[in-house]
Amino acid sequence: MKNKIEKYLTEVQSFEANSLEQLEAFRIKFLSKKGLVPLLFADFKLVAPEDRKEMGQLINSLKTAVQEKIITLKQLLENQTDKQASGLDLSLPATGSPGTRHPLSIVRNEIIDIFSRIGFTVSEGPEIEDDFHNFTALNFPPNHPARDMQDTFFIEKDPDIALRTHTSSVQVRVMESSEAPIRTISPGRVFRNEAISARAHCIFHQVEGLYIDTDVSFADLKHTLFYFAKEMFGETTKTRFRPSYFPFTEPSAEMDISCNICGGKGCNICKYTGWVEILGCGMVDPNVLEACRIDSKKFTGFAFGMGIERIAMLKYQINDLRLFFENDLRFLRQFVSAE
Ligand code: 2NL
Repeated sequence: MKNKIEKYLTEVQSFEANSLEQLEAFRIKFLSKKGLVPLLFADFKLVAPEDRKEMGQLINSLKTAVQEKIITLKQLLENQTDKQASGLDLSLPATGSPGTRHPLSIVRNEIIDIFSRIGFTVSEGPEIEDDFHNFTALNFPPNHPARDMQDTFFIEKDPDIALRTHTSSVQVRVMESSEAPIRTISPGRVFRNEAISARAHCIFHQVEGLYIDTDVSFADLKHTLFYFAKEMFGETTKTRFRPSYFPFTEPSAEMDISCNICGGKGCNICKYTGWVEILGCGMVDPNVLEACRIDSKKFTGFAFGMGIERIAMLKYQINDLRLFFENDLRFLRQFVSAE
């Protein structure tokens, strides 16, 4: 009898049902009036008194095993029927993209695309930087205001480490670790200790560009950025360069484009000047080349930097920077990208 019960137990444990009918047949086999469990209880009368305790426990455990099996399989089968009925199978892999691209990603990808068509590679680097790569190598004097706590987020207890304030730090690393010619852009997140408003945020996104070779001139800089402006804002876009100052370039300039909203006639976006500023640029200061172990007698270069938020605001006529960071679906769903 003991062997018989153990055989039934193994059968119950390994049983699986594909339908509620199969499960019902299983129930009838073990639990119906003439089922195997009642039969065992009937045979129990014949068991010797000294074995009764053990046999009783065994038959009861078989009964519980059958009952539990029925409950589990029933739940499983009913769930499957629900899924089939609603036409929904949650175990299937997702089809298509469940979301849309963020406008900043769309604009960043477009900038990368435009520059890669003329031979620029993409380089990335750490968001937490040391003083050398963020400031010193870029010709910032020791007491420059950008090195101040008010402008830069420093890591507590170590004045040498800070969140990068521009992605030029990535380009410093590229110059240190590779040989000229260099043609690269570095898109990425940057951090400045500013109060959040419609025009400023403490986290924003930049693309910086760097081109180093023998005989790189200001004419090369102007034409490269003119090409960029036309690709980004349309074939009829005009550019103009105004003298400016950055510690890391000499000479330095800011580039304006003819207002892409009014076409240069004057509107409230360009404050009736017909021009809007889109980036800063210049010839790489020889001090920067030398700090990055590049021979400034042999090589020259140009560099530029732009805020991705600013380009996106102009392109899509967005008037508040905070919209980029709030992830309001009503805002995000308005942007569609090719990929
Ligand atoms: C701006 C101005 C600029 C650069 C960035 C650069 C990088 C290296 C060397 C020299 Cl490694 N220059 N970058 C140059 C001029 C301007 O950014 O207004 N950015 C939002």
